[in-house]
Amino acid sequence: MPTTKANDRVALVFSLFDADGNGVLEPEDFALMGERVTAAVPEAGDRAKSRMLDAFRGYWDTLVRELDADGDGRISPEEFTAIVLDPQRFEPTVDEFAEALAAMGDPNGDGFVERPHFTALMTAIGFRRANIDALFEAFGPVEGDRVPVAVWADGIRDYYRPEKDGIPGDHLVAGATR
Ligand SMILES: [Ca+2]
Ligand SMILES: [Ca+2]
Repeated sequence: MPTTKANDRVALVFSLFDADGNGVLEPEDFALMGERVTAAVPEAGDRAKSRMLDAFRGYWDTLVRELDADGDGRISPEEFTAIVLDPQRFEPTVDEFAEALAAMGDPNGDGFVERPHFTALMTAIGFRRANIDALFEAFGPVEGDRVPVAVWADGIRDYYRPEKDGIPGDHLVAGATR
């Protein structure tokens, strides 16, 4: 069974990814989210940006293929909750999404994500500032107020793991339920 925290994490992702706020996920939400996120780090290279856009499209393609139980071409909150029931089916998609997002945070390619880039990207997705700050601190920033790209990518993967509890990503959920 997924932990309560895992369910909370997934519910939060649903509410944020419903970028147009109409209560269901559709391709338009992912296009909108892709625009916002790629605009958050203007100095990121074209390759990183198109990889990010591809990752958002891939995310949607996987959701509609795996979770659209009623076949209406949209993902309801109820349909989305199944993402934590069978995580293996989503692993490659989450993996690519995690790598693409973390890479966006490292425009100079030194292997580290500096706090301003992290904050800009997470704000673009829709997380709240207090939660973003708490997560960054939980990653244990090193000299220069930055975290390794791999640490963030792993944090994103963990966020989706149903058995995980007490992880840095839980800081995103605290007080964030809408
Ligand atoms: Ca929507
Ligand atoms: Ca549906």
